[in-house]
Amino acid sequence: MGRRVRPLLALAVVGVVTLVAVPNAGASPTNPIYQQKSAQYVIGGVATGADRNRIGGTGAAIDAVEDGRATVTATPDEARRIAGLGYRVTRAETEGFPAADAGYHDYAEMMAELDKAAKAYPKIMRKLSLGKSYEGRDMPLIKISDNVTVDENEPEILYDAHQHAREHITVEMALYLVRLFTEGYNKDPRITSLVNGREIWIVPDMNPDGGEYDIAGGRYHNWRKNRQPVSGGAFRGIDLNRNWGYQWGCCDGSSPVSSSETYRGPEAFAAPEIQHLRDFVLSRRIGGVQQIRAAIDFHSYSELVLWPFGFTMRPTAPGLGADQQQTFAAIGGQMAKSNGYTPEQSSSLYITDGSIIDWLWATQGVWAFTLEMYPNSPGKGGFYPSASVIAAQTARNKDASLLLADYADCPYRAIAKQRQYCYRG
Ligand code: 3K0
Ligand code: CA
Ligand code: CA
Ligand code: ZN
Repeated sequence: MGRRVRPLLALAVVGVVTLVAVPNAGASPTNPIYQQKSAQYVIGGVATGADRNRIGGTGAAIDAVEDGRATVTATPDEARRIAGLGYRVTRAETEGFPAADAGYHDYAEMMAELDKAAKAYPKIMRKLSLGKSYEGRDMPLIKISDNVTVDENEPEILYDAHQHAREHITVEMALYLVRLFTEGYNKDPRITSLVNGREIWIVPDMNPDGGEYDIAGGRYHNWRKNRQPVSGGAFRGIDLNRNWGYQWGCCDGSSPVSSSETYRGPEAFAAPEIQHLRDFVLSRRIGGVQQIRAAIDFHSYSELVLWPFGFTMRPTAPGLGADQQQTFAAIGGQMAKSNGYTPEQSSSLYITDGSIIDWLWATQGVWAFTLEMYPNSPGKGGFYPSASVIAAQTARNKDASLLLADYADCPYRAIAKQRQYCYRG
């Protein structure tokens, strides 16, 4: 297993961001202040700890303090309150990705591209809303199919991206899939037949707050989690891919400590972002039958194809028998062959508990995979590869994405057991 990279969490740099208590009693997603869009502001005249406490006391998150100036992430109301305390408040100048990486889509650019596509392809694409993130950003939900306004009796597939804030290339992957299925329709026969015969759901941005925070001020913050205050406001962020409600917190695959990068949250489904995706997936259960048959959850980085379970090292477990395990491994192997990634069970990387793929499989029977995208080493940019690789590294997953959509009618075809499992009676 020498080729496996242990990326990800091990490389996380924490501690560069100054976090200050946010004593915002009663703050919740329904509190209007969180419906406002946060932005970065620069506060002048910040000399002492008392200054920082006063500013933090408004609910704003202090991102950095340098040379008597604090950079904060704040709602317009919070910014006004800081100004009301007598500080000089200006909007931070740099928005979006650092100039060198302008090829990546920030939240507003992603929304604009989705709106444009929905307008250009109204017959096969709809832009819906999954719900609002903790800070009130709309989380788009894309449906692509022929007769897109009708719920047809077709196998459904879900692609979601960006549970982890700094994994920006996954948003590009989702946008690539939107373009692939829309622009390829009636041009590429393979695409046409999938758009006709499947209902395709794409959630391009599971963590818009974390994503925007990660690029705030035109520099990277190495942020992973969402941005909701936890532990009474002392810290921010739940690891969305540890907050799902199957075997949540069972197995040392997440942390109970709120400052940790893998903080699992105070309870399963504490994060609004994953409540929304959970509720959507549950809404696709019709007449007791889950319509979504297969899913890919995009992450970076390490170039891996992963399948359940993450919570146990054992290849089989209750709800995951030998045939199911072999089907996962067979399809995962084919996906990996198409993109040159390494296929393995999720727990072979490390134990995770509360991950989306474990929940999707165990509670909904969805054939759920994690794809860890480019690169395979920190030397190639780690979480922040150059924008120049986006086109090649998203197109690299075309076949893997289509292959799973194709299998969605009966994944057991991969082990030639379709007659046993899919077409009886
Ligand atoms: O299914 C999985 O094993 C997920 C792996 C994922 C995670 O949530 O830990 N790796 S990442 O955080 O480095 N993208
Ligand atoms: Ca259809
Ligand atoms: Ca349907
Ligand atoms: Zn990730």
